Amino acid sequence: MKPLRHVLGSLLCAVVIIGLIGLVIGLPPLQAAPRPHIVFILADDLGYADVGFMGSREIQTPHLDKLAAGGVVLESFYVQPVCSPTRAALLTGRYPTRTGVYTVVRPNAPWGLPLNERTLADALREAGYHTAICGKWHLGEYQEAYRPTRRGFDEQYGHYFGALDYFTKLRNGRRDWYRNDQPCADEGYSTHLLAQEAVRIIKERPQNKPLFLYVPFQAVHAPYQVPESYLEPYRHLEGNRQKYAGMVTAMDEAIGKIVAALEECGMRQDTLIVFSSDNGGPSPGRITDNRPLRAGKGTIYEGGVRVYALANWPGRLPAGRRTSEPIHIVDWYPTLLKLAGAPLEQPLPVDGLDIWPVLAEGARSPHDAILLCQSPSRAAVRSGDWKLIVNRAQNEIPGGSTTARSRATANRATTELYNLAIDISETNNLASQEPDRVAQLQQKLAAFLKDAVKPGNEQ
Ligand SMILES: [Ca+2]
Repeated sequence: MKPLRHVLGSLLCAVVIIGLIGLVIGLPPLQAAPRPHIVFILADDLGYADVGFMGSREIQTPHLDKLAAGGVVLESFYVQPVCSPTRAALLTGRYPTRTGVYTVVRPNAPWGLPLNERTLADALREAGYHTAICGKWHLGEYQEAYRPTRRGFDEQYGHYFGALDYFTKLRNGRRDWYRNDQPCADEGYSTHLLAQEAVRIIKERPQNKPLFLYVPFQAVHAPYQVPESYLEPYRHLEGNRQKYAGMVTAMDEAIGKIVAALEECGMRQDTLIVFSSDNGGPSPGRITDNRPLRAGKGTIYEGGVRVYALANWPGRLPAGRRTSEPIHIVDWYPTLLKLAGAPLEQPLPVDGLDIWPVLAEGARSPHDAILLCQSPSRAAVRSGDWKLIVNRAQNEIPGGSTTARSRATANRATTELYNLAIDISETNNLASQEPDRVAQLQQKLAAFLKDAVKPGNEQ
């Protein structure tokens, strides 16, 4: 019989050897970080400066401001210029040049997010999460296979498209409101219904699983409609600006209810909350306020694609940090999968990069360059402080877009170069003064666009 110390010595050796093998082959550490619940809230068409924590003195957003003060604010957070492409980028971690979702998926359109894409919900569900969408889908529904409950979501509630009536849920005479992808007769104001359902999902979630709750609000997209009581603080504003301000506050109140439900259920300390807009504000200066950014929704100027965002996880992310490191919404895909302990190997290439060190430690952006793409013929690249915007003539683009808008803009080939560090409003085009820098950035842009797929609506 071996002496006890020999047995203990052998056990210690075995533990050390297993640990070394784990390091070599990349096994996770024995004490992995806890897997958070994830609540991802997306506003629709919200202006850059229309929340308190980004400087609005006109519009009150106390619940968002509190989340921002207790978390990390992302001041150079990029999305796509319109609704569907931003959602596709979030749910796949891939740019439109790979998914073909460059533009909005309209009702009855025979396309959507390609079925070979592995959505964030697919990946989190496979990793053991309970997954729910509560809000706007906007990635196709003409066949059942394109609808949310077939794209990784255990539960669905809300609408498929944009621009429906906030009260009747009608869009061009067709009702657009569903529960688990079946027509739903619920009545009420959209923002209130989505908040109520998000709270129900939090309270009734399976107790043995972490939760992924995706809340893409209908708010604050047109039509501008809000219950009368929300207009009261904004009597000094006029017309749709006044209604829009009330809608922002109604959405902020809804977010407050979601946070309160997390606290009530004892989940708050274990929940990562992310918030951003899906694109810049439309009609800037009239309805929304994107200052100091140039232009708005539908463009690849900063006012169209740069939105504020925040990430809040008490005890895990520092309170009060602001970062201006360039980040793109595709980055959440690998970042959230890593936090969820999900396998990072993907069947398709992912453009997003892990941004957790940027949020948690104040690290630099992991990107050498970020693609900002309206179509294969109108695209920009952000690299460091610099941004190059290229509008190429249609016949120069292999497989280029032929939409009416791109045809119109393609008539005029243009190159613009801005130094965002000193010119965030993109007023001083330096392209003719910096030919070497233009050439360098053109190469980066060409690499992004080299294998760009055709828009899904043209395939
Ligand atoms: Ca939008």
